[in-house]
Amino acid sequence: MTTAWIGLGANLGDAVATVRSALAALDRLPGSRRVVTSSLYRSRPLGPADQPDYINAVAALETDLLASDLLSHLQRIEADHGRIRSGLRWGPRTLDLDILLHGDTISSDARLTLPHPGLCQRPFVLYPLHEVAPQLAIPGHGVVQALLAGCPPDGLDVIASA
Ligand code: A4P
Ligand code: MG
Repeated sequence: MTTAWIGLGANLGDAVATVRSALAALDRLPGSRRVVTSSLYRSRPLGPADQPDYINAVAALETDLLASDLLSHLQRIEADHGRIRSGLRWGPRTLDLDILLHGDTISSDARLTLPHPGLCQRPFVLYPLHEVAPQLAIPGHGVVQALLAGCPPDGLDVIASA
């Protein structure tokens, strides 16, 4: 069993409902159990500013799935929620599921980079992680609690429980 951390984001349609539906879909993954979930947060868009605010959350799974198989499942869940890849980098999306960490794996593979690039600079990832796992170590970067010092919250708000 490995602990995998998933970052959830949505900013089109009913983003709160989409994130909750995605959490329910994570519960149906084979060989996996959702063990921790943060609150839901509203965050300012990183990337093009002319898009709605995002709803973000993080969740931890205990899973038997290999990281590459988990990614395939996450991409299927994104597609099930109407995700269309526009090709616009950091553009709006109905649902984005990223693998933030898969155990202590470090990988620079383009299909699967671990830890997820940007994790340590993104308030909408670090603050939810800090809520549920302040002592979590990010391989190659240090502990979440310490990383927060270099990451202003940028207007991030808790809006609801998951
Ligand atoms: N990929 C590589 N590593 C990973 C990983 N650890 N987890 C590859 C998931 N995917 C990974 O992703 C592009 C490719 O990344 C995939 O084919 C996969 O093999 P994508 O989901 O198709 O495209 P994307 O998400 O638009 O690209 P990118 O660069 O991954 O964007 P991010 O980093 O996911 O950022 N602002 C706020 N406030 N909140 C957000 O959640 N999210 C984004 C997207 C931009 N701005 C945001 C937010
Ligand atoms: Mg992504």
